[in-house]
Amino acid sequence: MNITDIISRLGVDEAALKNGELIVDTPIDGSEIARIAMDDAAGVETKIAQSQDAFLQWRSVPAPRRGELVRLLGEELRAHKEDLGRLVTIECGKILSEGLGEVQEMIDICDFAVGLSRQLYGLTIASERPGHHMREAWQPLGPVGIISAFNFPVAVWSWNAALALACGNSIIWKPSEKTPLTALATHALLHRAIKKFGDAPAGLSSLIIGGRETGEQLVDDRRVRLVSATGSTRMGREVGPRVANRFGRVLLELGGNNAGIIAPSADTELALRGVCFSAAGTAGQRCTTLRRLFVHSSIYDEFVPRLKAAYASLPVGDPLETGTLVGPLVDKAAFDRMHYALDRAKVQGATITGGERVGDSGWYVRPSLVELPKHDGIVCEETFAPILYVMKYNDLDEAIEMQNNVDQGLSSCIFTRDVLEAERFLSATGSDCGIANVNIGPSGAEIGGAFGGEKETGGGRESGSDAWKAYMRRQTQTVNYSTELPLAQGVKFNI
Ligand code: UN1
Repeated sequence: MNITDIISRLGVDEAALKNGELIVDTPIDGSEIARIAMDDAAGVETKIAQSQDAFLQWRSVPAPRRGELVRLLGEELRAHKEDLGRLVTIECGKILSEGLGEVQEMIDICDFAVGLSRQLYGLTIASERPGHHMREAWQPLGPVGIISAFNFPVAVWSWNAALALACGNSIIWKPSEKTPLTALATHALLHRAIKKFGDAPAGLSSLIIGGRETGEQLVDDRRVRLVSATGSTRMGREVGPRVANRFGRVLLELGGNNAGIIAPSADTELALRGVCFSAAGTAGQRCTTLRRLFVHSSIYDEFVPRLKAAYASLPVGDPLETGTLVGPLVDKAAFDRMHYALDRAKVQGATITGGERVGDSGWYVRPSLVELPKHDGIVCEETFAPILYVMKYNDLDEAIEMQNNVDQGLSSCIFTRDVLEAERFLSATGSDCGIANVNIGPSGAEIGGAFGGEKETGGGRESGSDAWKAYMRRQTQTVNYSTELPLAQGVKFNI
């Protein structure tokens, strides 16, 4: 864990890790790794003002040239994947393969955004008036505020940053207080790219380190035209109305309570692997983590014991070590929340395996399987920990109904080899989530699709497909190239 070497290779001055007020611990053993300076209100104001100035210049740089900056960022990330991935592991505790995967996700979205920078397509529209052209064009929006969570400390920023920059916006990033170090490092890489780019405006991208008030300042500032926030539903419930109150735009990525259905025809070996990765991987700390499992009663007694055995053998430990599959929870509060949920499940009549603390430094737990007679109570809440609630079902309609019967609507999956069941799950009467998968778990999405979910998940879409449209303003344009002035709808107004 030589952080000093890693961060200096990533371009962060060692002094930036000392003498600040924000104490950063590694979940690996709970030890302190940095003290980072926080921005005060005046500092945040300056950065927002600079961001606004930068936007006014950046919006008229041709989009493919803006894409060049994103390409350069992708190159920095490629060159520093190993270091940044390791730092992600050190700061948030996910296993190294996932730390590296997170950086790969950043590289992927950069590639996507470079292509996008030549494809910000609008429309031509047939006008009802003679001698008129109608178009729909997409224009840069303004400074974009990005609030990110600890569990994907850099990839989620990159989804927003790569698209926002290609779309002609400036960006201001408020990372989680738990993961400011990876943010400093990522920002340093972006600044290297900006330097290579040559003539990007100062203040095009800024980083603000702080707590709740810093976030509120960003959220409440009218100059910040889009606030893209990832985190809990509780956070989104505050951010949404505040931004709406000033008629700003929000993009919310909030909680998930993702389910999986194991149908009678499922390839159970494949399902077992899919369930283990999506429920226990990242120690249950993905918004896409599998949290509820509905197993058909005809295969329950065969499948669940195998799942228990697989769970018991999952290697829990130091996320930097090869072979570890389950790293630590982020902190003690996460452990306490996990045990609160397990206690509630017990009261509901659950049979629980796992959940116990492993070791005594850091907050490592054995992932827990919780068999429940009914879909009820604690099952309907998101607990950001490796708890998988397992329930029986008898027919697919019942399983789909239970899967949809929670407040969140992020991701979902079915394991089946029956095409009728698969298509039913993907139909209008199937999963109500933003993401629906067949024969893979609900987590680990690629960047090419739009990422996000319905209901209390917040409704936002980030990353691929046409998610870029959230970062631009739509303009309907009508041009009269005749010498007459015909009015729409046949209205006459002769003066
Ligand atoms: C998150 O947990 O906030 O689909 C994002 C996934 C990842 C992103 C997760 N690509 O699990």
